[in-house]
Amino acid sequence: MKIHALLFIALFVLRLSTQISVTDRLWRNNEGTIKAILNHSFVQGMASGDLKKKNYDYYTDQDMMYLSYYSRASALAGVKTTNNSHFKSFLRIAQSTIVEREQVKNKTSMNPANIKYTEFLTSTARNMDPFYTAVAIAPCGVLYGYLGRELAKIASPTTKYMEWITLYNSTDFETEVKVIEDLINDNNTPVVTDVVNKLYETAMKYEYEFFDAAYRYE
Ligand SMILES: *[C@@H]1O[C@H](CO)[C@@H](O)[C@H](O)[C@H]1NC(C)=O
Ligand SMILES: *[C@@H]1O[C@H](CO)[C@@H](O)[C@H](O)[C@H]1NC(C)=O
Ligand SMILES: *[C@@H]1O[C@H](CO)[C@@H](O)[C@H](O)[C@H]1NC(C)=O
Ligand SMILES: CC(=O)N[C@H]1CO[C@H](CO)[C@@H](O)[C@@H]1O
Repeated sequence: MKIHALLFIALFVLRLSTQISVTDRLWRNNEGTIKAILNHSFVQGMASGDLKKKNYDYYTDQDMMYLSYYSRASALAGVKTTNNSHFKSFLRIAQSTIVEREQVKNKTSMNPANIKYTEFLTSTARNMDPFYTAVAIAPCGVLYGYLGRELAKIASPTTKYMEWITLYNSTDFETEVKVIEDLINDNNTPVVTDVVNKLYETAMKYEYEFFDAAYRYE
C-alpha cells in the first residue's frame, strides 16, 4: 500500500516536472541574472526617464550592430537544419531582425561586451546543431518581452523611452518570441542538459553586460 502511494507520488512529480517546458526551466535557472537586469540602472532609467539620452543612443547603435550578427546567426541555423518547419522559423527570426545600413549610425565601434556576445552567437551557429543556436538566441527575445511587460507597469507616462517599452510590451513582439520558444520546446531534445543550460546562461549574462556597458559609456 505504502509502496503504491510512493510510486503514485513519484509518477505525479515526474509528470509535473515534465510539464514544465524547456524554456520555462531555463528561465527559472537564470532568475538571479534576470532580476539583476530588470533592476539595472539602465533599464530602470528607461522606465523613469532618468537614463541619459547619450547612453540610450549609444545602446541603440550597439544593439543595431548586435542584431546584424543575430540575424545572420539565425539564418545560418536555418540553412543547417533539415526540418522544414524549423527552417521557416529560423528564417522568420532572421528576417525580422535584419538591420538596414542607415539604422547603424556608427558613431562608435562595437564595445567588448558586444563583440563577446556576437562572437558567441556566430560561433554557436557555425559549430553547433541548429537547436543549440535557438537556445543561444532565445534569452535576448525572451528577456526583452519580459522587460517590456515589467517596465510598462512602472513607466512614467512622460519617459522619452516609451517607444522602446511599447515595442517590447506588444503582442506582436510576443508572437515573435513564441517562434523562438517553439523551436526549443518542440524539439526532440526536451531535457535541459549542461550544454543547453550553459548556452542560455552565457547569453543571459552577456545581456546584463550589454546594458551595463551602455550605462557606463561616457
Ligand atoms: C538594485 O539596484 C540598486 C542600484 O543600482 C542596487 O543598490 C541594489 O543592490 C540592486 N538590488 C538587487 C536585488 O539587485
Ligand atoms: C502593455 O501591454 C498591455 C497588454 O497588452 C497593455 O494593456 C498596456 O497598455 C501596455 N502598456 C504599454 C505602456 O505599452
Ligand atoms: C519538424 O519539426 C516539427 C516541430 O518541431 C515536428 O513536429 C516535425 O515532426 C519535424 N519534422 C521532421 C520531418 O522531423
Ligand atoms: C554600417 C557600418 O558602417 N558598420 C560598421 C560599424 O563599425 C563596425 C566596427 O566596430 C564595423 O565592423 C561595421 O562595418
